[in-house]
Amino acid sequence: MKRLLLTLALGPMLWAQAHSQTFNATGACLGDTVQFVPVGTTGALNFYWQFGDGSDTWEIESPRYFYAQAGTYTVSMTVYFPEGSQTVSKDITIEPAPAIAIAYDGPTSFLQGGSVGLEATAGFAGYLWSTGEGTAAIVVSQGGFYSVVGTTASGCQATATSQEIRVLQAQVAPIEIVANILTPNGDGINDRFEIQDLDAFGFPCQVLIFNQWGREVYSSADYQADTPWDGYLEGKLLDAGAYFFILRTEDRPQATGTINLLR
Ligand SMILES: [Ca+2]
Repeated sequence: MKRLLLTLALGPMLWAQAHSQTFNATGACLGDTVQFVPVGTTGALNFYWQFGDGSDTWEIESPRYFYAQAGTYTVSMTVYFPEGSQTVSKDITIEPAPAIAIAYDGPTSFLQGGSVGLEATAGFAGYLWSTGEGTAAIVVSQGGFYSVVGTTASGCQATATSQEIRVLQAQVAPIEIVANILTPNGDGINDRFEIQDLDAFGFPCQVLIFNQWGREVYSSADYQADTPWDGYLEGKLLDAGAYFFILRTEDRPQATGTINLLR
């Protein structure tokens, strides 16, 4: 009789030792689901999980759970066997979602031959750029978009994409004006404002012309070599004097200069 009691008392203890239940959890970054996997629970009849965030108990073997907030949660798994039940608790930490951004050490548009430094937010354990580089900062000289993935020490990742890096066409030749004297008298000489190699300047070429008091007397969003400015405004020849012009295209620095209109 005594022996039987002893066996009954020791039974669950030995059984519990024989079943060293636990569980594994992976993927603990905010925004990820956490997969809970029981270990050492062969022969179990039922699993009850509490996730430590006040939610309902789940009756499922291997739950995949989503935490809405970062923090540390005490998760408990209760396993029922024919011989009894065991509860195992573990703390699960949900890391806050990391934020990453890209900073630039200069203009993101530059002439061919130039470059710009891209630097990702500091503090990540690892970086991987779309170029394959693994440093926090890189230098780029090609146009396009660059992205970086930052990985924290605990394995959480964040991604950022750069603004467009633009490599501007190198200036082929300085702007040459055929003549900066305009004599609109119809003799075929310097009657119109002609720009040498307008094609090389790029299209569309915006041309603005102002009088000496800053009044705009001419503007074209797409200046054409065969229809250049002739010194007229609204059908009237303008007064003699100095006029100022601005030429610009999207990809090149603007050119400015003076035109002397003679009558
Ligand atoms: Ca003339």
